[in-house]
Formats: sequence, structure tokens, C-alpha cells
Amino acid sequence: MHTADWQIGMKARHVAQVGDKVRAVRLQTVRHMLQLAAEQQADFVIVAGDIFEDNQIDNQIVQKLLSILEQCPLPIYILPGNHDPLTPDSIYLRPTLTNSLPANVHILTTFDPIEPLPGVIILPAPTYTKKSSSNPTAKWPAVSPDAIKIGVAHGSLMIEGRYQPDDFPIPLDTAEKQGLDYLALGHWHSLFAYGERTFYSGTPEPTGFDESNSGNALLVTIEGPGQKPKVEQVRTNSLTWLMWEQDLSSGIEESERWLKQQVEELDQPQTVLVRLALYGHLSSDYSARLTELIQWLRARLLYLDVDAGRLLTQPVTAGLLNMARSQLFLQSILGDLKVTAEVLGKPLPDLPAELIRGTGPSEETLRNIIEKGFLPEDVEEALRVLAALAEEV
Ligand SMILES: [Mn+2]
Repeated sequence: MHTADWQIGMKARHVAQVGDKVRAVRLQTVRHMLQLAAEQQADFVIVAGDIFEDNQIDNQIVQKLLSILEQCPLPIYILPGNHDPLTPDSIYLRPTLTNSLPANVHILTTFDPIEPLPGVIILPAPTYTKKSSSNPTAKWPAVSPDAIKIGVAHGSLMIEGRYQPDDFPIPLDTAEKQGLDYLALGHWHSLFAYGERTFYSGTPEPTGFDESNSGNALLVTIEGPGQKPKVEQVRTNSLTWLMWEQDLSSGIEESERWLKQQVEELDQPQTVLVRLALYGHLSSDYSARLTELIQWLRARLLYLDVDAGRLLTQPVTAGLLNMARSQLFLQSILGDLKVTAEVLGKPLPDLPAELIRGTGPSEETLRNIIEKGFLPEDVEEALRVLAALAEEV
């Protein structure tokens, strides 16, 4: 089994209210994943870095993880990553860990090849720093071509636009050049395959809202040296992180219907974290109803984060006023709307005098506005549309 990026002890500051739950679930996920590896009769487990969130991890959490690892009947090979590198204060050198390290757990602290089974060689690339611009796999020695060779590294495949030069860059042809049967990578949280022999398993339990395919482990079968590995994806996550967005401009009823339907279609809403982005414009008359909707969602989901930064509830926004400062035509529209609102009997909230030009619409236009039954709310609506346009511009 190939896994990585357990991030045990994750701070989860972005979902702080459920941080304890998120941390506890990560340990349970590791427990279940290792049980699965044993059930599937894997020969051993490779963890390609970032087992721990950092080197300052609490001793109680370390003990908790060790108690889970020691229950696994399989050998487990752990590579330090960039979150838990082999610095002098490394978690892997702390007595709490070294004194209680179960016999089946092996920390890969050097580049020396390891033979987990006769005829199988693991080539480890441990990290000694948080960042590095050199290729972590460059130090592997030449080994016998008759063995199944498995590289284990933590870093970024050098795919244009997908890596930073100081983020442990790994050349794309590493598996080929080193004659590896399989290259087990860690660092990217989503499952990712490059060619037939280079894989990121991703994290077994998602760590945020922006991961496209996390929550997996890989069961890898290699029949013999040079054979194409058979790689099977297994779902391991307990929690699901989703991003939803809603434009409230077409009415809150429609959004209410859509959001409630999403929740009702979830298998277990209590295991789902959602980031909901709201935008468009919503009359402040509906803000109580929006609050109610948010409470409805919060009561059913494990966690709901509402991003209302782009939602316009006030008819006059700072964005609109800013734009009006340099746009004379906007000042003249604001002038027309202000006069119209006064004529309709519901003056607008304070518009700064310097942003208003003109004397308002002609008498004929005003007569039309009154005769055609325009309401004060129509002026507010017009302002909201202007404000939304200003935001878009
Ligand atoms: Mn990493």
C-alpha cells in the first residue's frame, strides 16, 4: 500500500470550530486504512512523507498514532517529508517516538537502499529541510537490476506551472532514469499519476476545500522486475469537503431550494464540510430569511463556512461610490436616481453630495415615472444593479 500526507495533528485553523473532530478523524482514517491493507494482504505499507503536521506535534498525539501503527500486522516504512523533516528538532528524533517505536515501523532516515522482502528494494529520499531546490531523488545509489525497485520521495513533480523551484523538484523521468518499477510520491494531496510508474497517492483524508481528488490510498501490485505495476485506488476518507456557490440575484427561494436539495442528497451530511460562496444582490428585506437558511444548513452539516464577501445587500456600496468618483456619467445617473427617489417619497440614504451631478430627470420623465407606477423599491433595485456592475467592472 502506498499512502502519504497523513498530516496528523493538523491545525485546521480554517475550520477551527470542528478542529478537534477533524484531527480525531485523521487518526481513525489511518487505522481503517491500515486494516484494509492487512485485509488485502499487502506485503508492506509505504508512507511517502508528511505523516505529522509539523515537528512540534503534541506527545499525546504521537503516542496515539504509535498505538495505531503497532496494531498493524504489516511492516510500515515512513519517509520524513517537508512538514516533518529530519531537522535537529525532528519528531523522528524525539524520545517519545524513538522509545516507543513499534517493531513493525521503520523510519527511512537515510538514502541507503532497504530490502523489505527478498528481491525487493526500497530507495528512500528523506528530507532534511522544509524547503529545497535540489532534486531529492538524485542521491540514490545504483542497485541490482534483478530486484523490484521502489523509489519513495516527497516533493513536486516538475510539471510546468505546478511546482515551485524550491519545493523539492523531482524530474519527470525519474522512474525511467533510475530503472524504478514504481515511484511512490508524497506532497500533493490529490491522487495523481504520471505515466505508468509514478504516482502520488494523495492524502487519505482531505485537508481542505480545494483538493480535487484527495481521500485515497493506492494498492500496488508488482509481479516482477520491469513489469507494469497494477495500481488500484481505494477510497479512505471519512469526511467530505465541498465548495458550493450561489448567486442570490434570482431570488432567495431558488437558492433555498437548491441548497436544501444538495443537503438532502448527501448520504451523511454530518460528515460534510461546506464552503458556501454567496454573490449577486439580495435586498436587505430578505436578510432574516438568509440567516434562517444558513441556520438550517448549519444544523445539518458538520461545518458550514459562508463567504458573503461578494454579496451585495446594501443598495449603495463602497465599490460603486469609488467608481463614481472618477466617472461623471455615474454621478449623473446617481443624481437622477436621487431626485426620482425623493419624488417617489422615499429619499435615498446619504449619497455624498460631491458624487451627485445634474438636476435630475426632466419633468416629463418624472411624470412618466409616477404615472407608470414605479415604486421606491425600483430605485433601490436600480442602485443594486449599478453596484453589481461596478463590482464586476
Ligand atoms: Mn509536503
